[in-house]
Amino acid sequence: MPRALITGITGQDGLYLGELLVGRGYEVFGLVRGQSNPKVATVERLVPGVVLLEGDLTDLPSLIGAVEISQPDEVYNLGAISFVGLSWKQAELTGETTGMGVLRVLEALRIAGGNDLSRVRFYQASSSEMFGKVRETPQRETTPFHPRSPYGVAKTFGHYLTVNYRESYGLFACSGMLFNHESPRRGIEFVTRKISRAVARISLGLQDSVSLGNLESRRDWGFAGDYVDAMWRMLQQDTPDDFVVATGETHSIRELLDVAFARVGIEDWSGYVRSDPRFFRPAEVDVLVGDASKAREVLGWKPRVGFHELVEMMVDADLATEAAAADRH
Ligand code: NDP
Ligand code: GDR
Repeated sequence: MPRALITGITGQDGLYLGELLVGRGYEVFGLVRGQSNPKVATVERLVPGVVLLEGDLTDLPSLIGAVEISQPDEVYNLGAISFVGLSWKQAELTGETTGMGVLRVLEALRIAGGNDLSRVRFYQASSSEMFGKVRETPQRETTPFHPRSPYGVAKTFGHYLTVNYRESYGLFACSGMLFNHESPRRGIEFVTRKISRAVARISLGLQDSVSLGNLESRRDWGFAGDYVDAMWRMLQQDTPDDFVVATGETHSIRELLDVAFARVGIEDWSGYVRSDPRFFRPAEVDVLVGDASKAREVLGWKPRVGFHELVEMMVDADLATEAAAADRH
């Protein structure tokens, strides 16, 4: 039975990846931080048989302990402060977790393995935020980086470190440069879920409006369930490499609002959306769109869920959740 260790198993991607790996016959170990982490029950429900280990990306000894216990064949480093907006407010913590956390996981593998890195395969959750103020469109593996947030800078550090451990120690290390991916499990601070939830609540009469920032930025949005499959495929190759994972389509926040409100029968949403300066960013990433040809050709990967279907899936899920919660009260 192959063994996989996932950091960030309580997050959106960790849950989908955990499910996928259990379905493919893996023994799954998940790193969980903090005391009485409220997400443990969800992980145990969705990832049957998962073994949860206490640890934190800011604490090297706990990472060494997790590697020693799990003896992983594959390590997926998904843990991070992942909300770009928060990364300006807690820049140091973001650097420590999203950036230095990668270093600590890699060092834990080296220390626990007695310098033998030949057995383990490592996946780093890199991000399209590294492209930031984009130098070319669409963005691909060779596009230069210009991150626009402390988060993007920390991810760029983690990316280069992953490449460096591959080159320095021969570690089978892959960096997945993933564009935005969403699902009903997305955190409510991210714009897709913030909108799907607000639209559901507005249509049920539970909320009057939603306050947003920049409606003009454009993103390449895919479905998280599709993207974790690309992570797994990277670690099954003969040689380690870096891959862009994206749909190749870009849409604005306005288009997202169009599709989400249309799902509940509202064509003109202007009366329901407020502009709030708190949600504008000090430096914005205006437009992202990825070229995933390499992932398609080498990994045989392609996205299955399109933009409309994704947004509608999220609105429908929030309608069901919000209606059930309203019934209980
Ligand atoms: P989430 O925000 O849903 O999950 C983040 C995870 O990191 C959570 O499990 C969280 O634990 C954990 N975490 C945070 N701080 C620490 C810490 N100090 N020690 C250990 N674990 C910690 O992110 P996603 O699932 O959406 O993303 C997964 C990864 O992929 C992240 O690294 C993200 O930056 C990256 N990424 C995501 C993309 C996306 O569109 N979703 C695109 C490109 C990259 P807890 O639940 O306890 O808070
Ligand atoms: P992003 O996702 O920053 O791309 O990072 P997010 O959904 O937070 O923002 C997308 C775009 O929407 C604009 N926006 C708002 N965003 C939020 N969160 N809230 C608002 O009210 C709002 N109004 C407008 C933003 O300005 C931005 O342009 C996500 C994360 O998952 C990262 O971890 C990951 O690396 C990247 O995707 C790829």
